[in-house]
Amino acid sequence: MLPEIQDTIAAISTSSGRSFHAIIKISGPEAINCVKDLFVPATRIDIGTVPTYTSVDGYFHLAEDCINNIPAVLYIMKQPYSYTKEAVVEIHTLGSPLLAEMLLDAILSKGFQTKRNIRLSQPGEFTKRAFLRGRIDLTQAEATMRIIRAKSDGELKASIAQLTGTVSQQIKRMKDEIVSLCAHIEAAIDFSDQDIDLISATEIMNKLASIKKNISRLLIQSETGKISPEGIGAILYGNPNVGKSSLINALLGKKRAIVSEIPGTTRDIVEDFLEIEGIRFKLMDTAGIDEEKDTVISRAIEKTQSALERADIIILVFDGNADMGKQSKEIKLDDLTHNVIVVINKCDLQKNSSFSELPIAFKRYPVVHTSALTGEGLEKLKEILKEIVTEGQLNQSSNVSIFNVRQRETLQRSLQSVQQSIKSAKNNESYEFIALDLHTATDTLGEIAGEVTTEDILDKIFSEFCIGK
Ligand SMILES: Nc1nc2c(ncn2[C@@H]2O[C@H](COP(=O)(O)OP(=O)(O)OP(=O)(O)O)[C@@H](O)[C@H]2O)c(=O)[nH]1
Ligand SMILES: [Mg+2]
Repeated sequence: MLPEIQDTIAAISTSSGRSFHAIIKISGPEAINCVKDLFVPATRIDIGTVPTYTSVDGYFHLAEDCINNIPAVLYIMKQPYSYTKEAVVEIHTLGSPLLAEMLLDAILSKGFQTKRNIRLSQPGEFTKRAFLRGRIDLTQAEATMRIIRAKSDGELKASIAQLTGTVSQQIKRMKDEIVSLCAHIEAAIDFSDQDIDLISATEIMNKLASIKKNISRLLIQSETGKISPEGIGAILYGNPNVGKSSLINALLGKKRAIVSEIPGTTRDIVEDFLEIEGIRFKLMDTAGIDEEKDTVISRAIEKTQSALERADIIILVFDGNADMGKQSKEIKLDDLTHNVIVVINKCDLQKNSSFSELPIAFKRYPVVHTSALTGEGLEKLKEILKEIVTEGQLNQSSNVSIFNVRQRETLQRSLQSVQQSIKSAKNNESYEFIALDLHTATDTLGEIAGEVTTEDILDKIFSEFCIGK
């Protein structure tokens, strides 16, 4: 047991303003005895022997302050059935900050006189004890603090997700994956003199790539809040025949949507998923917007409009080889409420004037020149899509990270170790080197949940709490 946990700590755990109740919390081996010295139960009951989770009515008598009969209810939790896993007594009394302070003072000085080894708690010390005793992990301890401080619904939701262990589970899954790969690699090292191929270099590479992808995804999610599993909706929107279907096919690398030189080819919305550096996008190809010609087309356009409302990102496509002014007229600026990327397509054919012909209202968006035919500009388009997400331009209100700075930084370090192991594998270095990097990666991941910690890190984390928590 850590020496500092031998003592009993006490603090007022309600805020200092006036309220109906004030709560004093005491935790540690002498918690019950410290209260017993000053408390008189309303019925003949020995609070030292009551079962855990008992509440006891009664009064405090503070002889030194000449104040008697302060009404209070005690909530008694026996070791290990409490937040700190120690004996805990919560004193609920009248909501006067002065009274609570007087009571706390009396308990501390009485405890001091009777050598009960009780003292005022440090900031966050109750939660620190809960962590040290294995009640919660470090991410949950940090989440507790975030919940107390949360200033928005989004932040509160993210902190609660963290408290329930979502983050720890994800980290654990990632760690298990690395540990399992490491075990295979180490077995291969141990049996290298025998002629059995336990894991091939290619298998190692594939597994490492998948691990790297998962950590990157988690990092990106941590920067962008929670991305829905559906992916980020990106709609291809524009006039008929500008090359929307050709672009979705080129981006996906497969023939998903029908392409033809006849305007009005696409009638239904075609959806497919595209992953860019671990971020999942749902691409939607739509019918080109045009003056409504027949009922089928106008219905298709209705569908485009409703998809437009659901999308997170609008990829506004122009035919760079056609009249830019005329195409712009079909697009209602009011519809462009989300993130917009302007794509000037068919740049393989393009006359040079297409950008200058683009009305000024569209020039405030990022512009990419592409060719669905040659693939030019597609990488840049993907880059911009990624940036919209990573730079947090998406859905500002829910843009709350599920990780804090420390957790993100630690995740980043473990990603570096995995990248190093990939490098070693690529350079055909011996399996020992790869295993070494992977061990560093798992140790680093362990830091997130607090499996490996130093006193410095703990002090820093818990000092940010308030006293009594
Ligand atoms: N040269 C060239 N032709 C292209 C390019 N992109 C598309 N096209 C051609 O333009 C025509 C229309 O392409 P689609 O992809 O069907 O256009 P769309 O925007 O989906 O058209 P609708 O579905 O009718 O709204 C086809 O003949 C394509 O081959 C490009 O980058 N360069
Ligand atoms: Mg089409």
